[in-house]
Amino acid sequence: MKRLSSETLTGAQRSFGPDVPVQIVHLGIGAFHRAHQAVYTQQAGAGEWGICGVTQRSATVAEQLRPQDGLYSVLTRGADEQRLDVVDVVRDVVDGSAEPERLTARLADPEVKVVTLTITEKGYRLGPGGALDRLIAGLAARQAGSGAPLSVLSCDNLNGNGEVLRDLVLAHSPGDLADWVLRNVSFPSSMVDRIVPATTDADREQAAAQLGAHDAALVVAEPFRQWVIQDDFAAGRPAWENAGAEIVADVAPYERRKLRVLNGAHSLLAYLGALAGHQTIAQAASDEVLAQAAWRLIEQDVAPTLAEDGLEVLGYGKVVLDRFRNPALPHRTTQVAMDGSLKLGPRLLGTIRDARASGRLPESALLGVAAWMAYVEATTTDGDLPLDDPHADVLSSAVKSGDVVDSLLAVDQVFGPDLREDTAVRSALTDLLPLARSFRR
Ligand code: CS2
Repeated sequence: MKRLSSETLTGAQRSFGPDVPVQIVHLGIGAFHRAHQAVYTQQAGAGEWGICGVTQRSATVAEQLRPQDGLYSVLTRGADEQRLDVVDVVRDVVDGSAEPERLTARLADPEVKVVTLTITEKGYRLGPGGALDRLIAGLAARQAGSGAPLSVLSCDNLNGNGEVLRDLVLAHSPGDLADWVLRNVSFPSSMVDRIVPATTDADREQAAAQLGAHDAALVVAEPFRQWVIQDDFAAGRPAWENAGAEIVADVAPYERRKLRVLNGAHSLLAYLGALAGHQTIAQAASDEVLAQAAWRLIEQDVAPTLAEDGLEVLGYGKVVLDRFRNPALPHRTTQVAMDGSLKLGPRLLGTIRDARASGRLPESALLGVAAWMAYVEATTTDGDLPLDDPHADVLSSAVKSGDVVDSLLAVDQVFGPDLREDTAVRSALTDLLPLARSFRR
């Protein structure tokens, strides 16, 4: 069977002509970007905003997209609806490791007005050759060249992602570059949401039957999607609101709600679910005991911490748990379980800290942390659970070194002294760990 490409596409599948200019550079063109920001850009419509997608760690995405002229399709799977759409806004693909000069040139190009990022929690740890390093090199080239203003839009699951990114860029830029960045580059925050599990061969076969061509870059996603973007652009942007994005003055309440309700419950279900032998989030969220734990987290622990934000929480939480139960989307518990050391903070520890400041002991959020501890422990004794985490070495030696609660609470990369020294938190975790362990099948 032929590969999906400009030749195999029919006119009806094509949205834009061949001459869409690249005005967006996206760092981290994985499945999430392809099912989220790229779809919004496609549906925003004008055909003026082509994307240059940059791969960070793996060359595979470049190998998938290049022979297809950047084309790929999105298979949307709801409990009782399915659709397949071709996306044709990706107009160039750069392998960030193999072609650093091409990336720098794109970032310096005055035609480029927006840089978006999905580099995951891990990407915000600066290191030589990492995404942020390359972004800074590109900004330096831009300053030295046209000096044209630019917006750098983080689309990662972090609180205040725009500010976090700006502070990192400024802290690692020489003085004159930092001054230029302050005057010419904006860093809007944004909240992104769509569940996008890893694509499987079976998904690719299903799409091929519908497309009449093989799409190596296929992505699979749920019908729901949301994008809330801070209105702070230095050089224009696509009319993403035409595709349903919400442009607001302050993203923080939306980010907090999404991270604490959706991602917090996701992580809780992932750790307890994986321990209980559930392969997918849909199975875990359909297990009555686990579903109740997730609901208690949302209702009793998270909602009170969000009261002052003025956004609706419980109805939102119900929709989230329904989305998790979507049986057509086999999202693996071990996929959500990865990188826990970086995910715990924004997803569960913020809830715990706010609750403690109001004198409450948030038992379900603490159960989430205990579940992560039991999961980390189980990965060291059982070969069938993976510990996919940038701090895997520190975590494994911690759980092997003695008392699991004490030794994991001592890991600075995850917990601060405030939680470590809170005796009520420590003893609650000590009580909850055996409960979390009892889920193990
Ligand atoms: C998930 C998220 O993998 C994970 O940790 O919690 O990727 C989640 O699916 C998205 O944030 C949904 O928007």
